[in-house]
Formats: sequence, structure tokens, C-alpha cells
Amino acid sequence: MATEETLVLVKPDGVARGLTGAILARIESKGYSLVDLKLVEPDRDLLEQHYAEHAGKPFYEPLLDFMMSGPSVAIRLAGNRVIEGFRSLAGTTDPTTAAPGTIRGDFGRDWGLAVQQNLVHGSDSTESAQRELGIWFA
Ligand code: DAT
Ligand code: MG
Repeated sequence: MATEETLVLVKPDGVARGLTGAILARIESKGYSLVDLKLVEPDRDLLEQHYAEHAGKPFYEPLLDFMMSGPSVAIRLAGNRVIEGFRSLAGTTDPTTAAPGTIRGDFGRDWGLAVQQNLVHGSDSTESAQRELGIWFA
């Protein structure tokens, strides 16, 4: 069976709200494997690398501020088609309209601080996964 890896983050809102365990339970129930896991307080340099594709967008600075507002849990996650599969578990970017049954749909909503507080990150391609795992698990 072909196995791939992805980077998952439980973002500062997920950690602060005590949802790390609930989110990990969904990941483990799906059958994916935790390869490595750590609590991280990323600095701006790390986040500039991670979110390079969004530099210059209107939400970029608020996004970096949010991601520096507290610790995140970084997870190296493995499984067959885990990149696509975790993004399916996470739901679409905007937590208000993310489908019920997904992490963002069940636990997230728009708190008046735009869609950035959407609980989790998951790499969106094999290239992104390799790049992002290198940043967070250097
Ligand atoms: P995703 O996290 O679903 O891959 P993305 O890569 O397009 O979404 O954006 C990265 C993060 O930036 C996203 O999780 C939340 C924030 N973001 C995206 N679009 C936004 C917008 N229009 N307004 C505010 N924040 C946004
Ligand atoms: Mg993305």
C-alpha cells in the first residue's frame, strides 16, 4: 500500500479551546498514523515560510498574528491518501459553511475575526506536504 505523509496543525484556537484531544480522536478513528507530534510556538520567520503563498493578501498579517497568538500542535501524519483524506476530515476553509461532520463544520464558526480561526491546517498537495514538514519538523 502506498503511504504518504502530511502536515496537520491544531491551530492556536483549537489548542486554547481544549479541542486537541477531540481533533486527534477523529484523526485516529479514521485510521491515520501519528508519526511525530509536538507543541510549537512558531516565530514569524517560520510562519512566513509556511504561508509564503499568501504573502501580500489582505488576510496575511492578521493570519500571522493569529498563528503567533499561542501554541499550535504540529503533527506528522501518515496513511494512504492522507493528504486528501485529512482535508476531507477538516472541511472547507470557512468554518461557518464547512459541512457538519467535519472538524471545522462541527467545532468552528465565524467569531467575528474572519475565517482565520478554523482550528486546523492540512497540507494541500504532496509538494506542500514535503515543504511544510521540512519547516515544522526541521
Ligand atoms: P486552507 O487552510 O483551507 O488550506 P488557505 O490555504 O486558502 O485555506 O488559507 C490559509 C488560511 O488563511 C486559512 O486556513 C484561513 C486564512 N484565510 C484564507 N482565506 C481567508 C480570507 N478570505 N479571509 C481571512 N482569512 C483567510
Ligand atoms: Mg492551505
